[in-house]
Amino acid sequence: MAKDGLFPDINRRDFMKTCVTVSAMLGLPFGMVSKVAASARASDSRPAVIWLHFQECTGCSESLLRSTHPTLSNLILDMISLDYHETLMAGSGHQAEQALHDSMLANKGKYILVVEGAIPTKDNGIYCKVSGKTAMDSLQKAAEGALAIIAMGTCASYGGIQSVGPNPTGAVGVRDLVKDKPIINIPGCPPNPYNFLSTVLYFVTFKKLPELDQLGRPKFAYGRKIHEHCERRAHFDAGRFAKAYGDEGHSQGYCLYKLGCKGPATYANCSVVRFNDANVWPVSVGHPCIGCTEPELLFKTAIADKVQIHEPTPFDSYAPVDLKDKGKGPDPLTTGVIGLAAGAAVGAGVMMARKLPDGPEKGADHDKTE
Ligand code: FSX
Ligand code: SF4
Ligand code: F3S
Repeated sequence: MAKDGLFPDINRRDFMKTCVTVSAMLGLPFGMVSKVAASARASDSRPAVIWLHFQECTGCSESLLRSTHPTLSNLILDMISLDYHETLMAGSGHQAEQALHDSMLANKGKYILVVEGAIPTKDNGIYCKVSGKTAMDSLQKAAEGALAIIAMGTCASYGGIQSVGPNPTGAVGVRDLVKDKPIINIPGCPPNPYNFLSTVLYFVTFKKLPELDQLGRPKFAYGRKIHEHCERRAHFDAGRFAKAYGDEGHSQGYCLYKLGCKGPATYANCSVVRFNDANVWPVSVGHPCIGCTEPELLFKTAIADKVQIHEPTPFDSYAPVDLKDKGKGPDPLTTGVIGLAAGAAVGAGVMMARKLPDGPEKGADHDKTE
């Protein structure tokens, strides 16, 4: 049991394992693990959370709860005081509304508002109503007393699938409507629960919000492209690509770039943190990344379309592949990219053998397709 019985379903080993993982994700030195664990245990640091649902599929909550990581969902739900969550709470109707009202009053200025789903704005927001109130009204009211807002998922962050043209309901993300509160975007469709947990743990440990990038995402989770850590990266560098689902390259685990993988333009930690205990992520099971953390990629660029690569992406964890054994030359595109990256193309066996410096500003290659 974790100390003081706050997490009755979590044994100490699992609890510490999660704290170590979160600390590593946050880039904290190992010595900080005990501080993170102590903050998670301290009952007085449990922030009140009000969780609203708007236009979405509830996949964000599902990924948190239906994961094969019961300790993770338990930890999250025990670490915060979840006062209102439309799909989890036992109460309904007036009882639920009362709980929302009471929590907003009792925790005014102190609660964290989590929003899941986009907010429709067309025709005064009539396309999404809960308990007779539009999502626009509910959001504004709940945002007023919030300390900070976490936009959970790409829908709440940027509008997601609802906002794709012609966007019939005028769907937008939280940041388009709320301008006077700190907003942390945790995009992904669905997002990785660890990114939510780490954000909350950072907050309870340091009493401040993590550093964010220009799209409002915590840098600790969205600071690098997934392409930098992908296990298929050595095949990309060697010019070995799957060209059709089920072909020889696909079955050999080659790079999925030519099937439309958006990894070279997508900032997220999926290739490192992966999902659930099954240790998988889309690319590991043979599906190209669709850029679900990127507002200009998800559902706005066809799955099969290739992202244009304007600058090299450094990798830092996978060894280069020597092509000589295979008797195949590298793909011209890859040779060009790697040649540019390394500053020297050394013929058909070119490979990236060292880390490369960071390229230009993020976002430069987000929405262009080949
Ligand atoms: Fe959106 Fe979340 Fe995608 Fe679904 O609720 S980010 S559609 S996984 O569930 O909001
Ligand atoms: Fe991995 Fe996609 Fe990059 Fe290929 S293009 S290395 S599959 S992230
Ligand atoms: Fe999303 Fe791509 Fe990760 S589709 S889950 S960002 S691999």
